[in-house]
Amino acid sequence: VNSTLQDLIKGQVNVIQLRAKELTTREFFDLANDVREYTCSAGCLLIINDRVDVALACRADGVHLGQEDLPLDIARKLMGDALVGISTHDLGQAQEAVSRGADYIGFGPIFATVTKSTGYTPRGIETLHEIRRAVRLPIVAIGGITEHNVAEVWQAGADSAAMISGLLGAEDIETTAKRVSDVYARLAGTRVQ
Ligand code: TZP
Ligand code: MG
Repeated sequence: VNSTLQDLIKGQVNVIQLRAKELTTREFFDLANDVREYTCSAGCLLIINDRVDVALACRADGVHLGQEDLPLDIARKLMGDALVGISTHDLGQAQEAVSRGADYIGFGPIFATVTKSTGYTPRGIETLHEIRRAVRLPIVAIGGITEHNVAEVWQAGADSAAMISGLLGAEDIETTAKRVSDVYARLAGTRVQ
């Protein structure tokens, strides 16, 4: 586990989603176990991307599914009380996530991103707001979010903002994460519903 994780934790990031598209299952498991020690002692949640088996094996706090991963209701049964979240890209997917028992939804891409070719055009702040009005589950906004636009995302009703390049690409990860956490602390609870 590298200093990036420690910087994120010091910057008061409170959920880490571990993504490892290129690792073997064993490598992913080993990494997840290492990360788990840090997140546990920091009181930070650990969500494993895509893989229910790895999430269970490392006793993560939850799993994050895509639309092409295991069906949500099956993952829910396997994960028991642990968190099950799913990426959604439109209202239909968001409503289906609710009916199938998700604990939270990811929604995006909100803005243009080069980190992942999602196949979706940017959904925008207004669509995020529509999803907010339609769905009571916690919403994690994702896609092109940086410290400069994260306030907009929270004001539109997201409960949480997921940032990859906005944090990992920052010159000073800890300080950037801390600034984002401070924006969150200032805005949480002032959002429109
Ligand atoms: N899902 C939708 S957009 C995205 C994922 C995984 C990438 C987000 O990366 P960034 O760098 O925060 O735009
Ligand atoms: Mg996925």
